[in-house]
Parts: sequence; C-alpha cells; structure tokens
Amino acid sequence: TAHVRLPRTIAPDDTARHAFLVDVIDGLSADPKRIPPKYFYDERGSQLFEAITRTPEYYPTRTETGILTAEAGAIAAFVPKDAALVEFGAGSLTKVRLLLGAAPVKTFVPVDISSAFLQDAAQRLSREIPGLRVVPVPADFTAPFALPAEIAALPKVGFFPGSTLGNFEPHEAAAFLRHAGALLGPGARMIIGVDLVKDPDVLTRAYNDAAGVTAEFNLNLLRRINRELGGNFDLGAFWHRAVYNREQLRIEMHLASRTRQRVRVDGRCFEFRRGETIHTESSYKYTAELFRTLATGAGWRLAETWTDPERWFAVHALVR
Ligand code: AVJ
Repeated sequence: TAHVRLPRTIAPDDTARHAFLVDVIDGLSADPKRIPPKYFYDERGSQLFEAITRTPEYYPTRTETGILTAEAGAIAAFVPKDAALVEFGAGSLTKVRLLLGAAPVKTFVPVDISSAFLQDAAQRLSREIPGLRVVPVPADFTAPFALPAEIAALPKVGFFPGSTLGNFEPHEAAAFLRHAGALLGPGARMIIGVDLVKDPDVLTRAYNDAAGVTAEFNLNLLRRINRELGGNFDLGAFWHRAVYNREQLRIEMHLASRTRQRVRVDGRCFEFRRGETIHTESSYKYTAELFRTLATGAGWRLAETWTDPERWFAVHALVR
C-alpha cells in the first residue's frame, strides 16, 4: 500500500519547545551546569516575577518606576516629536505608560517573545491612548529581527527598562547595544534602565526575599522543564541560592542539589553531585562609569543619567 506523506508545517510552539530543549540539554551537559534566564518566564514564572517586584526587598522595579515618574518631563524632552518608541521585551507595558503619558510618541512598537500576551496588552493600550498607533512585533529580541516598514521614516527611540540588560554577559550586553543601534538607525536614541552597584547586603536581600517568592521563581524553572520537556526533577531535592559575586559585580542565582542524584529530561540522564548547582541567572550591576564605557564601546554616547536619591538605580539616555 502507498504511504501518503502529509506536508507538515512546524508550529511556532514546536520551534520554541525545541529551542528550550536544546538549551536545557546543552546547559545540563556543561560543567558548571547552566540554563539561560529567559526560560523563567512561562505564565507562572511571569506571575512570580510580578510578585517579586511587590516584595519589600526587591527595590529595582519600584525605584525605576519612581525615577520614570519623577523625571517624566526631562525624559520626555529627550524624545523627538512624532517618534516611534520601540520597547525591547515589552511584557506587561506598565512602565512605558509613564513615558507615553509625557512624551510626544506617535507610534509604539512593543517587541516581546510571548505573542498572545503581547497582542492583548497592545490592544488595551491603543484603546487607552487614542491617537497612538501600536504595532506589536512578536520576536525574541536577543536574536535578529526586523522593525515594521511603516516606521522606517520616523525618528526612533529604544526603550529597555528593568535592568534586563544585566541578564546578559558584558560582551553580550555590548553586542545587544550595538545591534539595537543598527536596528534603530542613525540619529536614534535609547532610554535604558540599569541597576547600580551598591551595598552587597541590599543586593543579596533583594534576591533572597523572606517570603521565598524568588526561591519559588527559581524552582519554577524545574517545574517548567518537567511539564514541557518531560523532566522528572524533584523540586524538593533542590534549593534556591543567590549570592553576590563582588569580582564580577553580579548577583548569581543557582539551584543547588541537596543530594547526589540522577535526573532525566526527554529521555536523557544527568548526574548531580551533592551540592552541585545549576547556574540559572546572572544579574550584572553597573556603576554609571562602567555603563558609560559599555555604551561608548557599542557606538552610543551617554547623554544623560537620571537616578533616585539613594542612587540605587539609573535610567540612562543614549544617542547614536
Ligand atoms: C528582570 C532580569 C531584571 O535580574 O533583577 C528578579 C529578574 N531575578 N529576581 C533581575 C530577577 C530574580 C530581574 N530582571
């Protein structure tokens, strides 16, 4: 009998699952073990992150929001008339509302990997601000992507809040800034929120909240691997560890194995020594001077920096 080969289109979900699987297999095969932090953000992970931002210890979100509110006028003055604002990793769009309320933005281009969430948030925003054109781009901003043709002629301003830049290794952060500059084009500007170097106790507390929300957020990565990649991680056999690395100026989050154990993911087996960790996130902190050096090396000029009275967080304005 004849076999009929049906054409099979690869659904975006399959592609995303495959990328996740490859990164997890690669990372668990490496020594030391690691998994990229972008995989924290499934639905539950995104909710847990929102919950982290409401803990008393996690100062970055409320400090940055305070700066964006207090300096709205000065930041708005940095945005050219009729500009297109491109937000990298837009998420829930709460911070950009502070900017859109004050700046003469005509077109808003939120770029985010989670397309369902993005469409929803974009629709709500365009209903809220009449006259604002919202053009969502569903894309992973850590990989190359194109801007919509309709904003080609407009002056462009990038927006990258939340110290997400801190999740990149410094060489990746430089590459990201360089690529963002090329994408936004000559004369582009960029508004970028970056966490500052500070008292290690304040930093350590921010990633070890007393209610254990950050621990839950970290461990949720294993739950996601179990569900989406057929893993058999025992969540009770790992613990959350967040430490400040003073040489590298970064908070490191790890998941540490309580015992010597074996874990399976998608049919493959991984061994853990007692105490061995999976490095799940680095959150780099930058002094204003270190950030200037980084941005300058990536083809930008640092035009202005806004900060809070305690100098815990910085919002920088860059010009190409
Ligand atoms: C969203 C990447 C900025 O590094 O502070 C919060 C993520 N991780 N608590 C950060 C996070 C643990 C957060 N960023």
